[in-house]
Amino acid sequence: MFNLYPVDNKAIANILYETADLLEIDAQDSFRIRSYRNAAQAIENLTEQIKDLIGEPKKVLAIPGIGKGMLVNLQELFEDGSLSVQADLLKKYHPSMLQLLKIQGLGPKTIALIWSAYQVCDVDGVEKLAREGKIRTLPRMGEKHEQKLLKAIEDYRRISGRFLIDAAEAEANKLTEYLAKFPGIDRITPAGSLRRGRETVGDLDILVTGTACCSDAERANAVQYVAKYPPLMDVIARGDNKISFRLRSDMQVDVRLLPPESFGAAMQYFTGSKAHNVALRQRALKMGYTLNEYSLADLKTEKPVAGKTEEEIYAKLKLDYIPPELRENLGEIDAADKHTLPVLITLDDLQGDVHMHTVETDGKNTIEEMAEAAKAHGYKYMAITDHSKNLAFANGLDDKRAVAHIQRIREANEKIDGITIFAGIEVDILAEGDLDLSDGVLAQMDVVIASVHSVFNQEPAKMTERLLKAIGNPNTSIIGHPTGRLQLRRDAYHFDMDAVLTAAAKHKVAMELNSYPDRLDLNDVHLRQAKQRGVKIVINTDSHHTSHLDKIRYGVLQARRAWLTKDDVLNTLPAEKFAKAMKHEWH
Ligand code: DGT
Ligand code: CA
Ligand code: CA
Ligand code: ZN
Repeated sequence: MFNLYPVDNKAIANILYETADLLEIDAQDSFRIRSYRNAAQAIENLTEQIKDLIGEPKKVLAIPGIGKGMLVNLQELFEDGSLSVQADLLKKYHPSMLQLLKIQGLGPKTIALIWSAYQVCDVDGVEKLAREGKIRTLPRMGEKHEQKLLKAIEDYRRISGRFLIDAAEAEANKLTEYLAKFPGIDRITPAGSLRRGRETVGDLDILVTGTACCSDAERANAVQYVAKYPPLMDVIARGDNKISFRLRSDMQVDVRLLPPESFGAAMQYFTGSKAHNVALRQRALKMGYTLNEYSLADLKTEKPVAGKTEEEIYAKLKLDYIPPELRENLGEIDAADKHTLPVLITLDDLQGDVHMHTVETDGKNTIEEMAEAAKAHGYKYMAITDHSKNLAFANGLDDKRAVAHIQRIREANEKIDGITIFAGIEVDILAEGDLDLSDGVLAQMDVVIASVHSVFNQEPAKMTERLLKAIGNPNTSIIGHPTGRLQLRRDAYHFDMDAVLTAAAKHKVAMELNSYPDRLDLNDVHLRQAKQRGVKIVINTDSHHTSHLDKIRYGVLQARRAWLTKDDVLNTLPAEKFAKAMKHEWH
């Protein structure tokens, strides 16, 4: 069994949801449509990964909502990476149908109407129909629907074209696995914004080298192989050493095949950023070199002096090696010249993760399960921080339940060796800036994360007051996901960041760097600002499942992009010192 794509439950559920929608557009039997939706929902809610179960049909059939027919579909998905039911429908209509389905408020019924009237099923085409007033003439449609549709298309355009870092990374990993199977491809590396750890990624830039990339003929062969990648939807451009294509997830990919002697130069060039490259090229010129994607060469003789590795290129330019995360032309070249680049924080520096939820509120695992997972992660400490009562849909804790929960956390801490479990809370900051639990209960906590989860649309001055009040509460240790933004979905609420950071520094309240890919909050820019103000950072995952603990690396990437060192981040401290820091004792 291939077991290659698609990897996780969410990806599989998406394919099943899409297929259900396509069947509905195709006016098929409602029972059949429902069976796909039910299976999608069941898989989405599984705590195990379906890919780990697929080898045991009995276990798959035991999942409510999955019958024999669906099992066959799933087996096909894991073997071929696609579903023939879906592929046939996409052939009958057009793959662009999947893009249409992503537009808010445009469901299968409307799409079917549009198709039967105009045989149009792509975003541009539908937009044109709406502008020409041709949607309002359809049954049950009017001018209002048309305006709403145009607005939804505009929103779709704004957020489509960029992807969360975890989605980009997952696509890069799948493609890498596929490419590695080709004989003579020895190295495969993502470059571009993904390698720099940017919070979202536009397209993937994948660089490939090895003996299969030496001659034109060999490269042409390899390009052919790349073009057969199963999740590939359509090829956009194709050259001797490059192929650009779109994946079924709508992500665009550039794959470049390079001879080994210029791999380092290509890595440097295609990692970017563009601004960093421009500045680096100017330095090269001043030193009598030219720098391009093939090599660093002598300006006069055109003889290459470096190109195999990035390290030798930076060394020849008399620079310390610049980590990809810093390559944004924000002073890194100057610092590399003066040997003053910071020693960036690494994943290994972190001693604990202190924001996670359990089944007591909206998490999926128990205290004990989270603790075992954190221990396996190599942490020395952790904190359980469930929600408070204002978050009713998450079954948040009131004073009484919070006290009982502290007790349970203390008991688990006694029982489990090898890790310190701090008792904490993620307490809501209410609209007026008060915290959602009484001071007496909060004072019993080791870690108090105060977060805004409601009433986001206050005036900036009011929101600033609200945050300042929370920071001023002596029980507050950390402000959770301080700006509240959800990437590609919801903007940050508005407030005076400078005033908030100044107050945080004064009260020795830390700011969270929430590593959840949708959040990454504070972001790199704000983290730099925080560091300048002397505010300490805590990097957390906000895990709702044991598998989420791994997301910490996205946070570390943002911290590195912000030039943070170990000293800037409190959860690099040993447990006792960290506990004191949560009570405002640090130097
Ligand atoms: P993205 O894809 O929008 O998230 O951002 P990047 O940084 O991955 O940008 P992309 O994919 O357009 O290009 C990849 C890298 O290639 C970029 O970071 C630097 C390099 N590059 C692209 N175009 C140019 C250019 O015109 N001049 C220079 N110096 N470098 C370029
Ligand atoms: Ca890119
Ligand atoms: Ca690109
Ligand atoms: Zn939260």
